[in-house]
Amino acid sequence: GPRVVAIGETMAMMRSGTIGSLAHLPSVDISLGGAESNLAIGLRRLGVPVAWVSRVGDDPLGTRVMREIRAEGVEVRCAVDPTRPTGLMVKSRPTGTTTRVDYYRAGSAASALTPADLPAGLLEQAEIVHVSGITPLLSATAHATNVAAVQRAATAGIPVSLDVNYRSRLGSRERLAELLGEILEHVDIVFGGPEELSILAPGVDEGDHRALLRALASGGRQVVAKLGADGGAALAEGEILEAPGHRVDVVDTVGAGDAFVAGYLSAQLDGLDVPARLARANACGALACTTPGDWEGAPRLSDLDALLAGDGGDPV
Ligand code: KDG
Repeated sequence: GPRVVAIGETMAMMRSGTIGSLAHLPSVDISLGGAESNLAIGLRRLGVPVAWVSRVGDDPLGTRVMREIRAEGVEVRCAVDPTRPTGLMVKSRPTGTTTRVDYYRAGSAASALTPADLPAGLLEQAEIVHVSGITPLLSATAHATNVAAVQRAATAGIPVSLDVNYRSRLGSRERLAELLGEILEHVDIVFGGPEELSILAPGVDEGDHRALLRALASGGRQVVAKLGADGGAALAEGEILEAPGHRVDVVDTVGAGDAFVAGYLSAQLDGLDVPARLARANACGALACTTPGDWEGAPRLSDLDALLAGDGGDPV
């Protein structure tokens, strides 16, 4: 069975590789993206059996979302909702250095996630249950699904992983703090950029990631800060460890954080120590930046070996 279960919305994506406004460009490519399925794909590529739980609409884009994720070897546990559409995101490049994301996800099938969408027994047999801070901002029932997943995991003694993944377009930091506050005591490992971790640690200077790690590390919780090009830092067993990032030619940073988390969790499941978890997380995050797409660039173990050995071309 799956060692990790990840829960959350995946949207169909339309994206333009050409620079310019979609007010004028003639065409887009179709893909998909969702933080939790990006993570699931990232984990699967690193050898971890994983399931993804969500909802899609009864429409071709929903079929495409499920097909693509299944094709990556992820166990898809997805309800098909005949009354709501699959969510959509539109990604464009208004200029050579900016990415624009527009959401068409209000009222989507996944925004109607309910605790009944969590398959019986699936979470209880996993080694990690993973949720994000996107789901609670989708709707009250989606939030209830996150809460139910975390409670079921906690009851079964399964560690819970949370990626804060704050999306400002879905709600305020205060609202997210309130909603995640309902699950935080059961979260065993939390990931976020400093500005995301500070949502859970109000009053702590968001420029001081070490203070943020300490503020959130109660009850033996691991706290992992994603520091982008600067790498990552983790507080585990009372100790803070930092690991630098890799220099890569950045094409698209979206999804890098999900790849980072996949690297960290897969290394933890492989029984590796915290420095090795951070090293793999950094390598995965870096490689994910070198290709367009939210998950397409997520590396396999062999890709990591090449990067870490320094023979992967430009990287390092
Ligand atoms: O983590 C990358 C995500 O931003 C993307 O794939 C889509 O889940 C997504 C979101 O809500 O923005």
